[in-house]
Amino acid sequence: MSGTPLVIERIELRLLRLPLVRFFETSFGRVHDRAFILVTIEQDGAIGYGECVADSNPFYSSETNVTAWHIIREFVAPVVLGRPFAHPREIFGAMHAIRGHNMAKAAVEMAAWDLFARQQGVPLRELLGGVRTTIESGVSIGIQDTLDELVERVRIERADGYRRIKIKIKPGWDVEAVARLRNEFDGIPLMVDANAAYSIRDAAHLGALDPFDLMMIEQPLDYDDIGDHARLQQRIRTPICLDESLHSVHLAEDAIQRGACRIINIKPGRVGGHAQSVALHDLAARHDIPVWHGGMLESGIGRAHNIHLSTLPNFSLPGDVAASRRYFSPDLIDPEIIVRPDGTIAVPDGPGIGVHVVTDRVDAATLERTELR
Ligand code: OSB
Ligand code: MG
Repeated sequence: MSGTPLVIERIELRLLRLPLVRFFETSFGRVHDRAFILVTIEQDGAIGYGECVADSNPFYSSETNVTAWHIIREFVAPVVLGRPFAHPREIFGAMHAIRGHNMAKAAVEMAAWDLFARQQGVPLRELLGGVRTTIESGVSIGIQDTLDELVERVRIERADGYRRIKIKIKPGWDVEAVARLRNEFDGIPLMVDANAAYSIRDAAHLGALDPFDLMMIEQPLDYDDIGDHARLQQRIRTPICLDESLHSVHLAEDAIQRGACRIINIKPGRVGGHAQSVALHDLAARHDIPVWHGGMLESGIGRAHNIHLSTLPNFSLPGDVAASRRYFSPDLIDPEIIVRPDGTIAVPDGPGIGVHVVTDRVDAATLERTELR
């Protein structure tokens, strides 16, 4: 391709807050809005966008918006600013001295992929090695106040076309919820996500989910506990999928070797960006482990990145990459991401992530802004 190196000349950070269309409850608690950092990078007037998936609290991961802001400003920016990269895949390695903080790193790295793809005039999916122009969408349904409301939500999402239903579970909202859904919606692709709400002592209880033919149980045990996941997988039939636990390709290799997961959820923010996500995808493919794309309640910008990444061949299960209108109204992008009646999403086909960011909406949602050069 073109021999012009990628040089990040300017980084803008904005802390944004958007109200959620509907509350979202997991085993961590209930949220009504989403605050996140939007990263905009620039080279010669061309721009690239990245969305940091860190949250206001350190419940899903140890990172928060405040730590990500600090790490990008004090450590990531000095490493990447003004330095020529032949390809955005070199950026993660360049940040190697900074341990952890994958969400902070990913936001900048992903912005660089967007910028580079725009400079080449190609959709991001092409640069990532994607093989599809549409992706299959599933949906993640939070914990509701009652089982009747849960049934109603599933009915609504099914009517909108979603191809797979995931529900959040926690102790007290698990076997009964699944039994009720199986009773109402026999045979639908159904899975559960515990966000680490159980321990190995709950193995027999989790085994009670086996008769319901779930596609998988996502992250039942603690985020740093590969060993107990391996032991649990020996005791239950439902395939285990890891999310929180897999912060790196190395850890994923270890988890696969030890039989701690049969399916992997990929979130670029969790592993440090697109290059690491592609590496994780390739590792899983070599081991015949299917992957699917997770979600972090992203705005349309992060969502567009996720859609492009989901076009790689081993993303063989529907992801948590749903329509904008489930989350934000309006979204930061126009047109918004839509899910078609057949449960698929068309991959935006302009250069880069291929979506138009509405700057007035970004301005209106901005709480804080800084520029790094
Ligand atoms: O565990 O997959 C998760 C949202 C925030 C943090 C963690 C998770 C989730 C979701 C929602 O499940 C996925 C989405 O619809 O964006
Ligand atoms: Mg999860």
